Amino acid sequence: MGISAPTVPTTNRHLVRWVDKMAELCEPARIHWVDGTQAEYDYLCAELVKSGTFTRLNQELWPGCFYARSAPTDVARVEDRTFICSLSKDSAGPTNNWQDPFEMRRTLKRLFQGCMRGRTMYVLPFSMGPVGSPMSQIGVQLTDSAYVVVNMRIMARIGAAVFAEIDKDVKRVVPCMHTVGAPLAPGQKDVPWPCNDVKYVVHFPETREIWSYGSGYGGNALLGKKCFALRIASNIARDEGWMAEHMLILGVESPAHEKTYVAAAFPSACGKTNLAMMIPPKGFDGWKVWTVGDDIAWIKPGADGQLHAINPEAGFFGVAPGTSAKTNPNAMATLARNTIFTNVALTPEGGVWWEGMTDEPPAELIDWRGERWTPEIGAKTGKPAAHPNGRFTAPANQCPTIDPDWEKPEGVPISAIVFGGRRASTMPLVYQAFNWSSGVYVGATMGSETTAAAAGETGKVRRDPMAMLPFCGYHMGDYFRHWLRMQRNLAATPRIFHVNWFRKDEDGKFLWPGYAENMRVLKWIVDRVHGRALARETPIGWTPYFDDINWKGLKFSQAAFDKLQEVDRSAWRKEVMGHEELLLALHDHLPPEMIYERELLICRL
Ligand code: SAT
Ligand code: MN
Repeated sequence: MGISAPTVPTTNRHLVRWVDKMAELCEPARIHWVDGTQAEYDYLCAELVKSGTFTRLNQELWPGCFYARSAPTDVARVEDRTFICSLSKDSAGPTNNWQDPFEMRRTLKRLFQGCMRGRTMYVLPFSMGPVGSPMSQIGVQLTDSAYVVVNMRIMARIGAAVFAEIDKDVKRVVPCMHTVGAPLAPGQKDVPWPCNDVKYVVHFPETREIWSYGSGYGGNALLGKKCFALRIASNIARDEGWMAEHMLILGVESPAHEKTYVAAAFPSACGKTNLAMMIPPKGFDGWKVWTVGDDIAWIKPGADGQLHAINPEAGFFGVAPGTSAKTNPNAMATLARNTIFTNVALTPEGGVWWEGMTDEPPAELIDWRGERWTPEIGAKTGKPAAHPNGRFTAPANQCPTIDPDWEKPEGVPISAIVFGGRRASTMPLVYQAFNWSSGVYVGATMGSETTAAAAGETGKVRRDPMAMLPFCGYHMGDYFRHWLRMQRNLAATPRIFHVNWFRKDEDGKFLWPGYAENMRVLKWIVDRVHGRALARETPIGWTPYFDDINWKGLKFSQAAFDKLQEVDRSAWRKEVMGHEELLLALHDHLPPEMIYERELLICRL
């Protein structure tokens, strides 16, 4: 094996030694040091077309776009195969899968032995956050998947500039090992989507390492995203006094050019991308929503004593189904070129389609499994043309509403934090927590109906604290304590809100139109932040009066609003009971504030 010295683009001896050692373990046929150039990207995409992983889309309709279908067994994050291998089980907490790190290392060593035979090992340096920002973090992913490399080029800053950053030797580098777990025997023909039925997504929080085996899909394989930017970063953030959160970041600009930044946490596939790219509806002349990020926020106290946030990512890995010119025209504009589509449907013209993109489906398609699909077949079999977790990987700088400050090294100031879930009942459209600690309680006890973003049953309410249940890399009770402590170092804390776009009536119909109309809620939030809007005190927090919402351009009755905002005390007593299971599970690490907040809430009810 070994690496021919002139091709090594780094002077960092630790890095070179590690790559050598890992190559010895994985036995790849070749090593490719990723430079991140367009030429390299084009070459890799052409190779992926040759190997059958990619289909080049019709370049007149979809310039620069490619299409991939995964194996049907590799379509979402695998939470039951995700592990936090801290030294003690106690520091991972009951919400994470834990395994003894020494045992896990033995397992991984066995699995990775020879795992890249016949394949290329890519050495992929990446920066989460703008290269050189004091808030950025650096990783190097070794992967045998070219699909991963080209997706990571969209999702993160990669290549030569990051090697240069590593060579400065000032930031710790997070090593990320990834293999699809499908070595090739000499002469063996590859499949379009190599992967393995055995899957492991493993994190070592103390040594800040990630090892992922057997999957090529999304958060299992693009290790900068959930594995690094949330699970490992949440550990770094706790130690260093900042926050790594599953939040979108947006800026609301008023007609007077006052800009207010909001960070919002929702579980996967609950409309974060739509909210982050929202276009204000009728009645909001002169208002604008700017996009900073749609999935992850790194938040740090700034010199001004306020929280500042960066989006550590450089692209959007968004859910395709449901995305349309009506629901999210900015996303449609973003993904119109230079985008990779995975597990959506292919049209006879060499374009893509998914459920919800148009009212009428095309007469004929190839579905995400590669089979012929017509609306009749769909109706008969009940099978959608696109997988519900079908995705687009699109560059953030193509978003028409990307914030001019989205790459500012020091981030943007955060004035409000919003929590939300998918809840058919109980949760009003919007309310504001009384203060920071009651807000932390609101986030900690968030619930949501499960979606297709993770493997498993969908539609069941599960507690998903701060939308971090699958992403917090340490004990959830300690995470709540960290949230509470953050306040001590701040001159001004963001106001905390809870929203629910998904409340339904007795007949199962949504009470709120959602999408662009959510701007009405955002404006109330912004007005509250600036002390301009009144609110009614309820047992759960502050809620808007009907007249505090701008209704211009939307017919919405006071009666309908009252129903949407109703705080039903008996439903809420049940809700608080529903918090108990999680709080009991975390009790030995639970900060006392959580107990007192719960008691106060019960008393008010
Ligand atoms: O597959 S990902 O984890 O990147 C998407 C998501 O669950 O938000
Ligand atoms: Mn997400």
